[in-house]
Amino acid sequence: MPDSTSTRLPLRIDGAELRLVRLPLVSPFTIATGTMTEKIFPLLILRSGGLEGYAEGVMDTLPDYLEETVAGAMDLLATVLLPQVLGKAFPHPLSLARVLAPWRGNFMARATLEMAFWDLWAKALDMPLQTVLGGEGEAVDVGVSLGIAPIAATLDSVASHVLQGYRRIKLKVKRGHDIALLEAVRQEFPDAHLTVDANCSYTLADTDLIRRMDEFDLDYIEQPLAWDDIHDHATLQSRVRTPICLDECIRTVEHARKALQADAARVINIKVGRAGGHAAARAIHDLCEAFCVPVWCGGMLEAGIGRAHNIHLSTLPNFTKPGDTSSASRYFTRDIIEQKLEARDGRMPVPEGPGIGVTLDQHYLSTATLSRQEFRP
Ligand code: OSB
Ligand code: MG
Repeated sequence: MPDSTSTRLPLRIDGAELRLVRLPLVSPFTIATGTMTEKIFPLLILRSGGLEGYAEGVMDTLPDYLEETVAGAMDLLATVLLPQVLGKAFPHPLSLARVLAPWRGNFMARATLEMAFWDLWAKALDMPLQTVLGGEGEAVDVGVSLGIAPIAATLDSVASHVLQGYRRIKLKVKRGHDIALLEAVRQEFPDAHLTVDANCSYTLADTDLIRRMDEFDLDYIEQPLAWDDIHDHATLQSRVRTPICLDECIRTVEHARKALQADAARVINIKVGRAGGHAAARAIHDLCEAFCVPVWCGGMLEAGIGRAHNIHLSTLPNFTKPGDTSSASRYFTRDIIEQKLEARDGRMPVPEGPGIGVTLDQHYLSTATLSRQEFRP
């Protein structure tokens, strides 16, 4: 690495590398929309001088969480987004985000580029990403997200994660796998900090069933209704006592504003990789704070690069609920970074050093790489 003090702003993007990476999951992860057995994601490397900035895309191969796909994002990055910024110099990540602003949708693809630039920019300033974002603290509170499994297996999993110190247990539910699960878990863990995530499994016709969840003292019910339906969530919130938390519905700060004004969400799950990047994630965070609505940092089974971005973002002050930034070893036997991102006693340490504070394990990354493209201005 060259002496970072020689780096000058604005920061010129001298080159980029876009990889498609595949990592096997330790065990299958099932949510209402399907089962994941491996994690396939775009990894973007931006270069400036001798510095590199990194980000992962959080889209899935199929459009089953949101409408973006890995193939679509790879193509958009390669043919539209990267050519727009290569060889150009930006004084701040916001100026890069402005170049991308005219495009419709594709917030995950845009986030990949924007997040890599934030990492690069923070490294050019020789500051941790958390500091340039306005966050602070050495560690963040974390919870776990437990995939759909038979009830007995879930009870074992809750026990083991409570024992490990995780500060919130999120149970994935779907229609037909909900009330009996909650009865069993609540009976065995009367004091656990519990939430559920339905990943859009219900409709307003299920209101009576969802209202029964009020009995289980859940901190919130995450994304019960359709991925693009803020309006129906407002109706549901007026009919249930448990706070509704929106995930899929919040892809922009405008979605957050509408949800907050309509009382469709009393908690918001912020995923930086879903919402267009750190600037938008921070704007959603600030808006929620103004509405006295707490936020927490969601996850998309990220490998080390995406996980590190999430941890840095989680140090902003309104991230008052435990995030889904649990230990990487829950998902991967080996990660693509050299550092281990492991929680201890329900706290995840913030990686230290400039930018996201983690470095690529080049050898393992090369074995996990499915394709690799280089870009020059
Ligand atoms: O809805 O939060 C979600 C994983 C994949 C897709 C959607 C979601 C999730 C998780 C896992 O809940 C969170 C994590 O541990 O990364
Ligand atoms: Mg969710």
